[in-house]
Amino acid sequence: MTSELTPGRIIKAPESFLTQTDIKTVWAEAKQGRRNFLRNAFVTASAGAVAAGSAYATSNPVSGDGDPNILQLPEHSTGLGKSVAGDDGYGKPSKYEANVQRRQSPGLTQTNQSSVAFAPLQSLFGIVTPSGLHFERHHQGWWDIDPSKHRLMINGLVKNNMVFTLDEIMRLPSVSRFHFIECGANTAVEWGNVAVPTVQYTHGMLSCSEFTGVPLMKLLEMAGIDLKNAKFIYAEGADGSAMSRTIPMSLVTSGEVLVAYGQNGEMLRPENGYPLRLVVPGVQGVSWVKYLRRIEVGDKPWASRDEATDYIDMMPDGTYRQFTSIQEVKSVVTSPSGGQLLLDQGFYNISGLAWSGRGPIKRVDVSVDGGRNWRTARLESPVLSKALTRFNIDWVWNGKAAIIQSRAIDSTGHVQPTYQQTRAVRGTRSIYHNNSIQSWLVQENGEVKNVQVS
Ligand SMILES: Nc1nc2c(c(=O)[nH]1)N[C@H]1C(S)=C(S)[C@@H](COP(=O)(O)O)O[C@H]1N2
Ligand SMILES: [Mo]
Repeated sequence: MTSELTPGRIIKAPESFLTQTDIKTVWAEAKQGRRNFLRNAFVTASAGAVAAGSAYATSNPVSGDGDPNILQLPEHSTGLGKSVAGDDGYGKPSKYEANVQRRQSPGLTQTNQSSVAFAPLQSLFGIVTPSGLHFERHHQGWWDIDPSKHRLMINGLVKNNMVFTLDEIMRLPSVSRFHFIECGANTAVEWGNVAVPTVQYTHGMLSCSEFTGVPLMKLLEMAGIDLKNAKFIYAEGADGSAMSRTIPMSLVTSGEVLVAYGQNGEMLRPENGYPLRLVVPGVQGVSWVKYLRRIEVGDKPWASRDEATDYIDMMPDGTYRQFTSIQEVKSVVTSPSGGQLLLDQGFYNISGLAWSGRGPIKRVDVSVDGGRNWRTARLESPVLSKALTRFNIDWVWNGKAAIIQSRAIDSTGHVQPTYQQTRAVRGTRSIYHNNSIQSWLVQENGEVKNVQVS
């Protein structure tokens, strides 16, 4: 087992994981970023329940008195702005947002054979991950492949083997759908104990995009698929990892599996599989084969390397579970979250993400006392099947230590488990499919820390 994360890398305490210098860097990052400060711009009128108009009314409507930011006209109010921002043809975020970045975890060894960059979930709104911040996971590095030379072959249990160019695929009727992709190893380092400080590292192998492409079933029909005998497909990538996965036909015949070329309104980014990737809604990221070059139709699972020795789950008795592909119901509070600072008591918007590989999210509950009491959060629209769902809930922080948790329930009735429940079934030596409830401790000094509550 040397796949996503080398086992044995489960670290017992944050202190042994991060050196003192690392801790300073994490805090420096937190202090630089405006959004990592949860500056309380609003002061509570009184403690207690959050009533509209009271709890988050501004403290002093005339507090602008003497404020140089109001009294002295800035250059942007008096001078001439720049011409269009598109002078290099492609817009970029504000320079003040430079700390919103993909990051490589300080705890993982990065090589060109195995690399990960985590999405900054703590800085994102809504459900769409900007393409430039989508997480990255490569088993043999990434490529920017010439689309005019890329081919997709379809073979196996079909009447005619077929080879498609990108142009031929893009002529076909297309669909666009929002879906999350989560690496099966997301939250892997937390199996044994708390290991990493921020939500970027605990949950950042997660992203959600609008994907555009052709249902794979369309291409298989064109090739004359032998539906009587076809039970599985095998998807293979064109990079050196020859990433290959078995996918049950039932997911394909439902029309959900896409051969995608579009992501958030433009072509896929090279690091996300340009020019073609498989989209397998609800299934772990590894099956979303990038640089897709071949689909074979067969009547039994292939048990390729990436499903025989990797992506299997070690159980407490030392045996392994295989073909556990569905990403089960999960959620996480992204703000406030580990590494952030609450500067004042008073009102905060608790915000987070929920998702399930089995369908839409039905409900999310939030606790601020480590799971003793729960309140139901607001689900923001859209609430889509197998996509991220944003939730929000009001909270007035009284300055005392608090433990913030979220618990999601999906449309099939599956409930996100506690660490205690997960470990009772799965033990602590697994790598994949950790969907346990995440806890963030808000300390009295306002620092937010990753903790585990049993
Ligand atoms: N061809 C190819 N496809 C691949 C991989 C890869 O290394 N090569 N990595 C897989 C894994 S493990 C994951 S989690 C997702 C990551 O997709 P992303 O890099 O677009 O986030 O792609 C999957 N598809
Ligand atoms: Mo993955």
